[in-house]
Amino acid sequence: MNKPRILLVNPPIYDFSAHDFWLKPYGLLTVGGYLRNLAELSLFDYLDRRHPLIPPDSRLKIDRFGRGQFLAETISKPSLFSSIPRYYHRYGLPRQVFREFMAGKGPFDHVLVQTVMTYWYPGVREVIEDIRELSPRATIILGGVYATLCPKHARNQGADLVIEGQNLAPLWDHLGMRPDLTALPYWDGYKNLEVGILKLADGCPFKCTYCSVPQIHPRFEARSLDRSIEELKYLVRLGVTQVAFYDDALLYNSHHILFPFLEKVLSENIRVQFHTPNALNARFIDKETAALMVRAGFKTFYLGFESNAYEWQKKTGGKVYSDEFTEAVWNLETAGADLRNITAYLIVGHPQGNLQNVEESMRFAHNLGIRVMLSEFSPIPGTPDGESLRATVDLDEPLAHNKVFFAHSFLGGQELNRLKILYKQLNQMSSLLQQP
Ligand code: B12
Ligand code: SF4
Repeated sequence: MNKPRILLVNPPIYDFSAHDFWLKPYGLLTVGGYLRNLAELSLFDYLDRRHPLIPPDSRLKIDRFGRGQFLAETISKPSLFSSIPRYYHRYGLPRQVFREFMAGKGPFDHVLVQTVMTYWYPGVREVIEDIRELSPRATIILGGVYATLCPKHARNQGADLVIEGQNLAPLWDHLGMRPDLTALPYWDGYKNLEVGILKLADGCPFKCTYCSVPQIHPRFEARSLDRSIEELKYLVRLGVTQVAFYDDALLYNSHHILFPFLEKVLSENIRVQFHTPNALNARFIDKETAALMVRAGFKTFYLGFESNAYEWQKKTGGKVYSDEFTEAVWNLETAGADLRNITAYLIVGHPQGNLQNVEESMRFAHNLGIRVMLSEFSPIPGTPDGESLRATVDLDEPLAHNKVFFAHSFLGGQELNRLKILYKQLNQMSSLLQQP
């Protein structure tokens, strides 16, 4: 009997801005891996910057750690965003390329679609529309963050099944399959691969009031060390040189999770460059941790700082305080990390922004010699901070969770621009001071 034909899709992004900050559809590839031996699999990742069909003259900028630009086209804004004086874009491979792919490879029996940011759902809707037209008999299944945080909204987009959270049982029932849960993620679906993703644990023991991780993964749970090492070796065999961690709490319980992993990386002489786009908790970067991370190949360090105001830190969950942050930076520098590759994330546009002292917080991080990056607050349904805004923000419309939209509406364009100009100036100053 022929195996069912299953297509995995990572949709294009519709947003004001998007950058390939080690973005890979890791959840989708994990599920795809479970099905590898049971189905005839194909992958279409609109955000694959190394896709063979990317026009060779597109000249997308890429840096030495594998981050870079996406193909982008300016499109008209949804009416909700009409007051925001910024261009809105569609990022990823052109729609026509997907049509050509489907003409050659389609039709499919089932299509699994990755969802990530809630406010990126227009890209998911585009994919559903195209599949309905080009492979009308395929069933369409959504999973991932948007499907988990906004299941009701996701169910209205025209898919056949929406998988919420980690429970994949409805998927196996729908497909009529018994998956192989030991199989490795479907990274072999890419023709050219430079960047890979790992996750050593799920969840986070903290409960910051602006964050939805406690809803997505209610328990902190380590993954198997042997499996993570196997995943890493497999990535290396496929040509990967840059590995980003998608952990929410990479440094929690590190003596039992990260340390054994890195010791194995060192003892087996696995050479890749590690990155932490999803913010590390600086509280846990003591001397020993910093030294081991640098030795094992960590190159970029993104630290969740958010604010240097004690009241704000305490009120939002107390994940890190300023003295702990300072010590972490010092420990990393002493271990040999390049200050130019250490970045403090600062939340901006937070509803308790009056307590947060954004400008002072930026200067505080800058004075430590590191980079600053502003991350606009996204109001997420189900989180204490998101819910506190329900009377004024339509949380049932995921476009309203857009970080640029919310920060513009909350702070005003002028203030947001002022803060953005300031952080860019501070970063430029650091670059000048740190030039070799
Ligand atoms: C990695 C990550 C990023 C990466 C990018 C990831 C990407 N691919 O796009 C980076 C660091 C760039 C990033 C940035 C931001 N992020 Co982020 N990020 C995440 C994180 C940690 C993982 C998301 C992910 O890829 N999940 C997929 C995998 C890893 O999930 P998994 O659970 O292991 O998968 C299992 C199941 O979920 C399921 N599954 C998963 N996918 C699929 C697909 C199918 C088809 C099926 C059937 C099943 C399935 O099966 C899997 C196996 O069991 C989440 C938090 C989290 N823990 O989910 C936040 C999260 C998505 N981010 C969030 C936020 C707020 C942001 C920022 C706005 C922060 C900021 N203020 O700047 C920015 C936005 C950037 C932008 N351009 O707008 C929010 C969501 C906000 C929202 N409104 O949607 C989250 C939920 C965290 C939070 N604070 O609440 N992020
Ligand atoms: S420490 Fe990070 S992942 Fe954990 S709840 Fe706070 S913001 Fe979310």
